[in-house]
Amino acid sequence: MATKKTSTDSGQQPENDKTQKLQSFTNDAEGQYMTTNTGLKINDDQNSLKAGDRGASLLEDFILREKITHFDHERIPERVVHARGSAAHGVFKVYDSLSAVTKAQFLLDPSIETPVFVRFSTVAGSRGSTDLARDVRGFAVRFYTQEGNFDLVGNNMPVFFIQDAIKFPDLIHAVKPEPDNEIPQAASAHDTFWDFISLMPESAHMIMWVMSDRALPRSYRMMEGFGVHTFRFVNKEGVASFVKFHWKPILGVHSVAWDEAQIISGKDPDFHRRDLWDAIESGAFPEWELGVQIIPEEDEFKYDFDLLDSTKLIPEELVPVQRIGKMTLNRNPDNFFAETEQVAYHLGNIVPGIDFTNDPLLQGRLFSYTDTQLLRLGGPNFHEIPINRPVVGVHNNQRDGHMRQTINKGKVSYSPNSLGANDPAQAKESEGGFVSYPERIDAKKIRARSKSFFDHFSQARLFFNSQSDPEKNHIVDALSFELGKVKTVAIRERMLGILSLIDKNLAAEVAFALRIDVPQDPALPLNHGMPADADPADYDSVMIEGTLTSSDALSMANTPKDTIETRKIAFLTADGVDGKSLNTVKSALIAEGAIVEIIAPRLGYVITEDDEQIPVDHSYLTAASVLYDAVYVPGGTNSVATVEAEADAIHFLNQAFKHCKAIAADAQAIQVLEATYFVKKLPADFSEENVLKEGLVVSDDASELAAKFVLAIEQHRFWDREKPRKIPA
Ligand code: HDE
Repeated sequence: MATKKTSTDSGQQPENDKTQKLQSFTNDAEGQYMTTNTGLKINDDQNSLKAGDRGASLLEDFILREKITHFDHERIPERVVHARGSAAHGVFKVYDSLSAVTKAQFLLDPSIETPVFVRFSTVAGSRGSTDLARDVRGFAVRFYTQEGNFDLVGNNMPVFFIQDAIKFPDLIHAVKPEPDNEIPQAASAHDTFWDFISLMPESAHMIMWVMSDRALPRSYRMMEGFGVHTFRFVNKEGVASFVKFHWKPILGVHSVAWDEAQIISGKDPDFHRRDLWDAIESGAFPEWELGVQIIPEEDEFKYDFDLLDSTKLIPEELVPVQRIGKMTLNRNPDNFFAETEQVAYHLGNIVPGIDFTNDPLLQGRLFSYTDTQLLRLGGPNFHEIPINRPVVGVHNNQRDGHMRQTINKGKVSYSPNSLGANDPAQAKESEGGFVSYPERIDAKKIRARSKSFFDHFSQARLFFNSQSDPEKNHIVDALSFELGKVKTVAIRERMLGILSLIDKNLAAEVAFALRIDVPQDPALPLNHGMPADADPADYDSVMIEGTLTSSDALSMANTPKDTIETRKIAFLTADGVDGKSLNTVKSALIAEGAIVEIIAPRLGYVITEDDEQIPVDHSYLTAASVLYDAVYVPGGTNSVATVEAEADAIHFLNQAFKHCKAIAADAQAIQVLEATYFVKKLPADFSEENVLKEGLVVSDDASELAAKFVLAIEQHRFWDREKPRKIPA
């Protein structure tokens, strides 16, 4: 019998402790015979067992029954939120010991490489929905540490919509497709979402983030991540401090335009999933630095917001983010279902040295994650699914249940016991046993919200004030779009009331687009989440100014713009293209880590002026400008004439201009640019200063063009092109 392999060979991508352990569960059919699930070799997988070759199928056909039964049961419920996601394996390393603040071992030793499995997701859409929805992105990281799994289940925005977990089902019911007609999919632009939000002033800050370009990442690899809640670090001496977790992407934080996002949703709804997969396959491993903001216990009440309130962030100006380590994603999963779908994160998975706080959102989440996995993964043994197993041993007296895999030996499944030497034994704290931080609590049992949670607007204002002008315009446009899709005028008005409490100009601009008036004196508490017996006066929002008026870290305009690594550049070509220019610019871009794709009227190859055949990646039929970061038109008399006459190519350029991308052309190809509408916008000269301002490069020297083009692509986008606010294409 042919037996070439026993387990999956996962190519060139690096192994770590966890991926090696996963190997024993992987299966590779290469060189193997087909069998039933009981190992019987199958002779005919094409025909069912019948009474004669035209006869009825026979119930006896156990092979048919097994195959169809398994198929019938292939689906499991999708996650109730974050259903759409993509994941990757990687490693994390701390830069220096953090022993001063935590005893978590994986944060103590720079020589320890901790395996991670990271899943990115959208929140509202179903499993098959577009990656480019305007939405929050999940950023869930599992560290497989030597002390057990630590899950940092975060988002790409540092705050949340609500303050108390009891409102989560309401929030999600409001944003999901409306229950009567299941419309719209993966979108918040509808009545129920804005109805709820307009009655929940506490969501004002998060709404600013979700209406900003942060909700439209260029790539998962170009997003920040946040633990959102305040957690606790505890050191060996038992001294605790508060901590906020951040992930800072090495490639900077970048987004696409809303118009572009909507087009990508049609052209390539798997845009982010493909981007992550391709980057890792090509060896361009995505990287983030882990950052922490540490607040000593005694500073708990130092700020004009409450550290336990998840609708607030701690401005980096008040507590700087210390970068403490780096995470690298270097390996794609072998199987989407087994790994990405079955991974079961839980922010209750912690290790000694890390602990919770009383944030009421965090506390509710501690219940929800295990509960939801029980339904989704079908029983209490989901921790035995390979991707969920820790890299260290699991020993306890939990037994049995659906699909139990572990074969526990012996008679003893209780503690204390004498028949099994009282094992498994409890671990002392000094032996690594987890001991909860002994926080003092002396309180009445009440359902209530602290007054310190009632300032809903100052950080929403801080966020808005911190944005660049183009970013502010995008927020105005996003709100005008979303509220424009809301049919109930009263909801639009109520939302304008909320916006006016954040920023009067913001409210006025959105009101202008909707052609309605901003309510002069928006009533608060706006009938929002009050207990039945409450006095409305007790629920009034607190209006404070906040100590900061602006924070640089909140604007993407301030993100590092120093690399074109992994950026995708389209070359618009046709037969007769100038091969020398093409190759010079291509080599220069590739040397900087970019990806070049050749687009031509037909697939196969294009022929250069010098009769060189250059492979074509896409025809104008399958390519789309929204799938690239920048575009270049090489010269060559025949090529230029063909490209100029190709309507799809001109649309490609017009759209790239509209989406504020870098565009370059050989001087010989200027006639192509002359066929675009933005020919009028070409600057008088292409000095470096103008290139950095306009993002347009024309030159008759390919090397010079390439150097300037790189500078332009590094800028990501030239949002100032939108100054007249409306661009055709
Ligand atoms: Fe989640 N969330 N969440 N969430 N969450 C889930 O757990 C929940 C919240 C986040 O890639 C569910 O396994 C409640 C904040 C991510 O598999 C569920 C509340 C943050 C993921 C759940 C929140 C998150 C989830 C659904 C309010 C950022 C995807 C499937 C108290 C800090 C993880 C699942 C993955 C998933 C409950 C709010 C992040 C239902 C009750 C705040 C990244 O248990």
